[in-house]
Amino acid sequence: MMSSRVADPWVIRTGVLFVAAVVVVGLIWATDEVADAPTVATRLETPANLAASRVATGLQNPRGLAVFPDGRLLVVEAGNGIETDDVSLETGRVSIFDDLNQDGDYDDPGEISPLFSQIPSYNTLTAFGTGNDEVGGAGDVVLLDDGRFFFTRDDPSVGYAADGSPRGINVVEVGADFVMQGNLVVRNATLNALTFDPSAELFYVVESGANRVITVTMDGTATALADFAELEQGQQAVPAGIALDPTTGDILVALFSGQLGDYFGGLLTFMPGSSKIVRIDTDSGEQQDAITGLTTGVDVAVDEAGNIFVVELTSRWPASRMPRDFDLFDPAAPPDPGGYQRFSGSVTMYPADGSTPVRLVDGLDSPTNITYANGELYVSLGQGTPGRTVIGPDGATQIVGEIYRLTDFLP
Ligand SMILES: [Ca+2]
Ligand SMILES: [Ca+2]
Ligand SMILES: [Ca+2]
Repeated sequence: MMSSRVADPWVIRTGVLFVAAVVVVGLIWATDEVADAPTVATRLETPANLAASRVATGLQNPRGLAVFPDGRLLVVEAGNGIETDDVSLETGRVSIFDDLNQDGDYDDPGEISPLFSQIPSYNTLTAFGTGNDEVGGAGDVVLLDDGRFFFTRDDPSVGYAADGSPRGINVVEVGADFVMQGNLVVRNATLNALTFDPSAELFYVVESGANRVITVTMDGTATALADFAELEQGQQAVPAGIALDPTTGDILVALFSGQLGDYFGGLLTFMPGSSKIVRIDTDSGEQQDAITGLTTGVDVAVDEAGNIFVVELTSRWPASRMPRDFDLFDPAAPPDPGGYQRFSGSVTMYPADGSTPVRLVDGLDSPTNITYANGELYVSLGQGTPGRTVIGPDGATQIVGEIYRLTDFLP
């Protein structure tokens, strides 16, 4: 029975970051190495039969998504990024999306029911001076066959529990009855994404604040599985998304490029071409490059056949960094892109047979998450301060969180 309830209180807070854990963890100075040419060419035409439709809008930083057996969606929103001490003003939430009128989308009255709301949210620009309009908070979610689900939370406010352990960065367990069970695991580095291997009864969680993948058992025991070395020009390799390859049992991790600390005397938010997808053998922890030459690989999904789907936040050169004192909520503020070019995100399919990659969609506004389920892909987009003015393909527009569904993408 679905209940509407407020999540347990976030009394004590601590922190690190979101995708742009990228940024804060520290600057790495560039080396003299020259980047290898991207090894993956992308065919830009989309499949003729592809259908891409917007199924939800008006959201605030939608992130992880899972699909219930009955077709309803479970959606995590990080919120609007306003940091506040008043929990009633917090905007992160986890909701059930139910297409009550069966018109194929979730934008009709009563179709979104929050299960947990008032989850803390923050912006890395104001919290850490990252130079980017990036919202963190509740992040990814996995749904188990028995109906339980688990989602990540990230709260940067400084604070520690009485026993000295950091609070606010954790994986939360929710029962099949939608009652919150508490934290499965508490960590001190941002957890950006997670996946679950039912055969091993093991979670694989990316610690983007530590450039690491950990395993977490059902009883909450965490163990490091793999650490990521610096990318080719010395940037931090920040794990941003993760998926289980059901054909091999491997996990795939999207590595987002951290900052280049010495780019002609300045700072570059990321280096296009450095981002990649790595494949990890879960027995040995051994890594190998699966897809290289990406601009900003931020999440990855795999279908039953082993086809890999990669979402890139943007496929363009980084925008200039945002001033730290930029007022993100001032309607008169200039339409700054916020560190990443807007409306330039993409989804690309890398066929399991090794044939030419296929660009499924392009021009998405700052997508962050992708989920594969039942022959469909769901893409969450609209990263940044909801309602803030930016320049779109048709002129000034506002940042809005949306979810797209892609179908019929296979040849
Ligand atoms: Ca509907
Ligand atoms: Ca509708
Ligand atoms: Ca995902």
